Amino acid sequence: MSAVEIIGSPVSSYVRVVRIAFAEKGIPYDFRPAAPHSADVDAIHPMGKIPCMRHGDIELFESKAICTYLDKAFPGPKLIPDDALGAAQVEQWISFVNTVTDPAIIRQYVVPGYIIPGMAQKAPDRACIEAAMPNVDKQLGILEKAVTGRTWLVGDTLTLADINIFPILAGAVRFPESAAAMAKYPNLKAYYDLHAQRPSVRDTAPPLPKG
Ligand SMILES: N[C@@H](CCC(=O)N[C@@H](CS)C(=O)NCC(=O)O)C(=O)O
Repeated sequence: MSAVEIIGSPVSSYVRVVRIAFAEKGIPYDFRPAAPHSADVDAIHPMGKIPCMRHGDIELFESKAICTYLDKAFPGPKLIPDDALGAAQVEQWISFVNTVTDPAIIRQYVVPGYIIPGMAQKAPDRACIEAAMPNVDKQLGILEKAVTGRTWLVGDTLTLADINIFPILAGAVRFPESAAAMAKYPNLKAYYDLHAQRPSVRDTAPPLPKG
């Protein structure tokens, strides 16, 4: 069968999740940079979102579905545990992070506060940032509790649960208010600092804006 193609932008946190997962499994892929709602993406995702995947005749959208296919179709370390409780706990964290943590930190703080104004060469949106910070802080506090006394969110090895929070924490440490909030949570900061050194995480860091 032909190589797997991952379609999406290198700056997307969800695309980064998939790319980290492929790297951790040791499965090579062709990366096809594409923006949301571009023709390549619209051909696969009904809402034009990224990431998308193509593998021969197989097309998939949604990061969790792509990662599940990866984990079940290819050899390499299991990213979703085989046991019922471990698999459920991984699912629990992915669902929570995608529906609660990502909206709070990425969609309501990083993107409208910094990324969109930056693309228009405008100053950060202070009103948006101030409104978002209480929830950013709350989410970081929840993750602090989840990783206290643990190296991994679930069980005693890397899983898709950890992979789903790495890009969000990378977004949090990049901007001053959320970086200051992270500094209040020593276990979360230590967890992030440790895992940020993984080649899969380092090698998928989004390009920084010019200037
Ligand atoms: N639930 C989707 C979310 C994907 C998503 O929201 N991707 C963003 C980029 S990080 C996107 O395509 N945004 C464009 C839009 O919402 O129209 C997944 O897990 O793949």
